[in-house]
Amino acid sequence: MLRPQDTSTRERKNLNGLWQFVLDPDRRGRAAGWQSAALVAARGMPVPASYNDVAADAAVRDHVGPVWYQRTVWVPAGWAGRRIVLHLESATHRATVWVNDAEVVSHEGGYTPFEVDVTDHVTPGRQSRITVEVDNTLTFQTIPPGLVEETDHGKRQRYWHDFFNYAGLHRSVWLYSTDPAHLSDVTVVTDLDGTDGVIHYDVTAEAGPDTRVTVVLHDAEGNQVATGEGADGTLTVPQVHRWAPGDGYLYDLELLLWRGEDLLDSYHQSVGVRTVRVDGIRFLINDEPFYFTGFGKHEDVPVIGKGHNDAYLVHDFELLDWIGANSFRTSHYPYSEDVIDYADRHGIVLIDETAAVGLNMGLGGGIFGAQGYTTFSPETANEVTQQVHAQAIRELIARDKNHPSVVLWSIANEPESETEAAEHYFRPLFDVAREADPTRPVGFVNVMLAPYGTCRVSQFADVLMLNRYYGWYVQTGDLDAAEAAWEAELRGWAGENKPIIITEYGADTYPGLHSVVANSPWTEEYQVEYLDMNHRVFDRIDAVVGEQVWNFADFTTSSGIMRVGGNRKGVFTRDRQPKAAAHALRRRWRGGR
Ligand code: GCB
Repeated sequence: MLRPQDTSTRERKNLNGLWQFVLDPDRRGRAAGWQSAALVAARGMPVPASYNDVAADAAVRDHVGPVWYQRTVWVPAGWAGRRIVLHLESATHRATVWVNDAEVVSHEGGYTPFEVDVTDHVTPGRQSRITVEVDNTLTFQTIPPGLVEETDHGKRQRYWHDFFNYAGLHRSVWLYSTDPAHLSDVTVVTDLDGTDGVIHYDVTAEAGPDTRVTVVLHDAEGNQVATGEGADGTLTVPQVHRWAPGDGYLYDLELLLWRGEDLLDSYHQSVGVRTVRVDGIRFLINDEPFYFTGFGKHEDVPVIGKGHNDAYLVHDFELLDWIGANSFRTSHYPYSEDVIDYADRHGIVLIDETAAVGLNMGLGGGIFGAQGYTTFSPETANEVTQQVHAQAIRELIARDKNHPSVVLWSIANEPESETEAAEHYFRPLFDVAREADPTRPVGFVNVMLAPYGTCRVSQFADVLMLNRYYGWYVQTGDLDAAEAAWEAELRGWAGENKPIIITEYGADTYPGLHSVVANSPWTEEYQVEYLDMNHRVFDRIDAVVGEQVWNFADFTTSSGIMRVGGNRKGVFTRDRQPKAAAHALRRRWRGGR
């Protein structure tokens, strides 16, 4: 799938703005025919946004089940005879779409795009009604998993992950048009040969045998640097300007589809020329050792929840620059494509994660979710879940395969990994990822419940990603004991001869809470001392090639006695003000800069 784009042959219409919106807690909508009439008693709902915090109403915030979005759109008269496509960048967690009265597409998974050819369902020059049923329900057969409890007080959604189950149309919705014969996908793989850049490209098109593909490569200044004939091939760029951390240099590869001398379709693919490789304990970008600094993040802001917002996008990257971070993980789901594009352009390195979070019934001893379940069993996470998970991996890689910023796939966060069942579940999923992308390393994020010597899944990973909370969840307030225990475990992992990235370490911190006495959890001082302790340990172990603090900013969670207005491990508050730790990290990561 190609992301919608305006080019000399393509035209987009953005469908963001206010849509009509109703809750459907009793799942009456379809039987009542909501898909084929104007929604009544609807309120306005912005797209893109999570719906949960927009209304001042607990029924909206805590809703479980379908909601309906609807709007009308004028289909441009000039699109007569063209192929017309409806594209949703995401619908969390599943959706069914109608155009006028026709059901046109359904999609499972809340963070990857989907589209459908609606040429036969719309009339250029006329209005069409678009209706989307979006369902936020999580079950054992969804990614992420969850469970709906029927209580005396209504339905309650439980899940085993530590962030609020925001839902809705979080990203842009587009209507776009192409010629009936069109380009449909491209895969770009880059390499280096001395000072030459090597670009392998493979274009697919839905077009007749009487068509042909050519490509033209321009540098960032607009100079033509290479051309190619045919749907696949290799371009060589002498004296290539490499894409590198901190230097998001992008070439523009224009793909052209022709019939005779007629240009049918044109599409622009950004290309960053770089290599990624693991060599023993080193993580190499362009054959140079790379050390990750940065964060696990969330898409989470006031009012709009997980809705994409360009102001927060730019502001967050400004803060990453301010603090000296060179990377982040898209914890715990694929982020908006606008975020990935921006990372490409700004040389920020990404660990790209699926939404497989909370596949672990042992987590939090029931602090999250519900207690008393087995993670992997015929009734819980089973073969169907595994298939859904495989599809989530495929869709993530299909979407993000051409982004130079993405250097590592994370196929799950903190799943159960110490059991035989986990080994069986995950082994084929690593194969799925490697088949979809043989060029990047693959890993998953290991949890403290599967410490060194017990994990049965990390054997499949190219890189070890560890989340550890020594000094927070264990040895709370005793950083000396934490330091010793952490170093002892990490030295075990270091013997595996793989690079280790610490993908989470953090301490909840209430901004404004202070103490002159060391070892006082929740204070700003403790967060600084805690990070210092971790850094002492990392600096003593060569196999550690990265440190990503949990979390960039405070974020919203479900209710619980462990969370005070959400998770407070942010180095910035939710409204992006620095805690003392932000200044301390800036000193470590920027040095004198
Ligand atoms: C973790 C999870 C993350 C939580 C964090 C915490 O290990 O991966 O989603 O938010 O711990 O703060 O407990």
